Amino acid sequence: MSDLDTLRQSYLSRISGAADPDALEQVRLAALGKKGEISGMMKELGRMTPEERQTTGAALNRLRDEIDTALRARKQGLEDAALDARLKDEWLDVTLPGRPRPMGSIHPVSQVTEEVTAIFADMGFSVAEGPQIESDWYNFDALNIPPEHPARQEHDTFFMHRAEGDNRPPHVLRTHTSPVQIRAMQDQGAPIRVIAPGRVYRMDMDQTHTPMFHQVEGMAIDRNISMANLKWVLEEFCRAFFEVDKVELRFRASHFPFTEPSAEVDIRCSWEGGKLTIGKGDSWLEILGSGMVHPKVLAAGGIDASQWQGFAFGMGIDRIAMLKYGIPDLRAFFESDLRWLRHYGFAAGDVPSVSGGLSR
Ligand code: 2NL
Repeated sequence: MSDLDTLRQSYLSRISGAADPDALEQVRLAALGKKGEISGMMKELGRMTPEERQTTGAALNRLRDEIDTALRARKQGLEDAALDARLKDEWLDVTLPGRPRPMGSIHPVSQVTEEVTAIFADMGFSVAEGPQIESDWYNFDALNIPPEHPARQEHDTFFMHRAEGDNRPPHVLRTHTSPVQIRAMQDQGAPIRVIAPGRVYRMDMDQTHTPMFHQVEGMAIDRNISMANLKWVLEEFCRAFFEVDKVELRFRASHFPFTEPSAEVDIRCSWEGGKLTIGKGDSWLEILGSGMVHPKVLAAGGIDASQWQGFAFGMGIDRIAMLKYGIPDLRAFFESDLRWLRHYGFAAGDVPSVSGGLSR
């Protein structure tokens, strides 16, 4: 029996010395596997006398059970230790602040375009769009702007190149969105109510001008449209856009080639404390140009001026965006001055607005 005792001691110490599940499995196979040492000894029982078999068999069974129990206990011990190690290693501090994720936001010009579009949509105006590169006919002739008009000259308009030997007049970058309205008249006829928001281009660059800016023009043509309708529509627009109960508009006689009569429109405001307030005060701020569509322009749009008439207006989107949101100057649009963006709720760039969440 001291043989079995030695065997027992040997396996128990190999089991407690097994450093990982693989080593432990090797010990199990060596002892209890099909070709294991204990299994081998059990096969020998057949050749023993019944008395020998009874004592040796019982002792081998006990040894096998003891080793099996020790194997299981060690396995559990190794698994517990592995889990403890992982728990110690892989801890997660759920109280850490999230990683800030930079988030973009809508540009004020886009937002204001959407606001303007929604207000005019409520009054039955649909949106028209058209090319930014226009023929000189759509940009000028159709709008009753004669060839000698200063707006056509090199210093105001961007002209496209023609191929060598092509002597047709060059195309231009549209200087207003009026050509979109000419096309809308041609496509839809009268009656018509449209606005045309979009990019326009003029060779101008100083404190208050940029070569590309945004404009929204609008027009309503029907049998009996008058300046009174123009005034009401613009008042409604200003009340809704500037979010005030009362606005007061002032119409000043003016001149545009494409309208007759023409009026520039100012809105009552105050600059009290250096802050612009719309709707009250002693100052006036010019916000748009307007008038009754010139008969020649109606004709260019394919509309019979003896049957139809209407108003048109145009305003700068960048400008009214600056007025509504108190944007101090044009550089804010171009030189990444995010201060006013944040201030007026157009949070952008480095402002964390969504937590980054936990690492995976
Ligand atoms: C301004 C002035 C204006 C229009 C634009 C227009 C368009 C057609 C026919 C007649 Cl198709 N008029 N547009 C009329 C008056 C003024 O814009 O100061 N814009 C920033």
